[in-house]
Amino acid sequence: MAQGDPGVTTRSTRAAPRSRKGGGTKKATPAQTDLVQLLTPEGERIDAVTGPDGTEYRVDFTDDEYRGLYRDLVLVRKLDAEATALQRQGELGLWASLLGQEAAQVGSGRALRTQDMAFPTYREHGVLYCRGIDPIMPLGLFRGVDQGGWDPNEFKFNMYTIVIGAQTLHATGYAMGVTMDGKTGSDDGEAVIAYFGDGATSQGDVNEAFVWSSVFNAPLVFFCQNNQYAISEPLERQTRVPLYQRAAGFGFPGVRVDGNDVLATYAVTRHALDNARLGQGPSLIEAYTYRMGAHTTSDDPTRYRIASEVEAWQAKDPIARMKAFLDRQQLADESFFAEVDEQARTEAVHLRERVLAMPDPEPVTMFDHVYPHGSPELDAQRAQFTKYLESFEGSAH
Ligand SMILES: Cc1ncc(C[n+]2csc(CCOP(=O)(O)OP(=O)(O)O)c2C)c(N)n1
Ligand SMILES: [Mg+2]
Repeated sequence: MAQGDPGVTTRSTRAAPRSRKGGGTKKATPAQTDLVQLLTPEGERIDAVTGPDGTEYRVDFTDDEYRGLYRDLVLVRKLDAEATALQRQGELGLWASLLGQEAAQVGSGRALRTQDMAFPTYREHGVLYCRGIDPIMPLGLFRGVDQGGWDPNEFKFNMYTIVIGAQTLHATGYAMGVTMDGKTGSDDGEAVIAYFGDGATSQGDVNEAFVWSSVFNAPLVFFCQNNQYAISEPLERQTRVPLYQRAAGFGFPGVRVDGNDVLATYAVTRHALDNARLGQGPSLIEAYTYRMGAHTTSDDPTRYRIASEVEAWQAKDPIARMKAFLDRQQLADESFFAEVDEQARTEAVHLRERVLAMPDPEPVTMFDHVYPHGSPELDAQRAQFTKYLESFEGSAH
């Protein structure tokens, strides 16, 4: 799906829901809910839903846009699986899989407008894809042959951040800058989104970011993917209240969305971003989801969670429900699904070939991009390291 502005409406009124075409659409649920959902795990459409603060969420995509979202979900899952396989074959040092979190990432990633800036963690490969960045970029990072490679300003997608929660402070500062530059207050204003996990909510940095963004009314959406674990630590070790309710204590709205529902995630994120760009300050989205795989390829989740829990979440799979919806509404047929699978397979093969062809960098190049104009200290370190490498007899380096 092209990045842009698919006709989605999020309304603050309690307007009567419009009827939607086709069968299989549940009548609107005007009742307020703690979990915003527009697509059930069985693929049934809910026409509109009212969040805890009275905001009504609905989406109004074209048939092509619905199919585009499905394609995005399948592609990012396939590319992610290819990266995991490459790590297992020794071609990457590590990989942090997004398996299970595709809808949270594609829904929020597609909700961004071109001018919006995103600050990711290390798992947002799906958002990176939506921003139009070559999906090989994070593989270079995890292969250890470069330090990222994309231009954050060009793509409005900052570098991956491994330090848990640190990017929420970077995003807060950036968002305060957006306000100071006078770029909020209109429909084409700028908004910022910061991604982080459930575990990150226990970090001081994240709580400081909440305070600063609140008191400075920063145009920032805090997007927490609650995938139920921080490595091996379950959610109950981070909080005794639903995470989205934390926002109230900092003075801004919080909402919990079904993070396995790409439509609801889109609607909620678009609404929060638009509020931010209009100058209405920050908000927190808790995307309720599940990390279906290991924390990273270095982790063995069978040591700390039971198979039945994983099976229960399998029934809520984000791609299966979108496929069921397209099928139920007769928006796609078998040839479409086969064509998407074939595209995903081809792109994965292409990704693999390009990863294997990545040149190993000369070790000294690690000093190249530390500062834009270098520094005397760095020059001294480079010279010392060069001498060290030369001390190995017969070394080509
Ligand atoms: C400041 C800091 N402390 C600890 C770590 C080690 N660490 C890496 S990932 C992780 C868990 C993060 O969990 P969560 O925020 O839920 O994100 P998820 O990995 O589940 O997406 C920890 C503790 C780190 N990278 N940075
Ligand atoms: Mg987590």
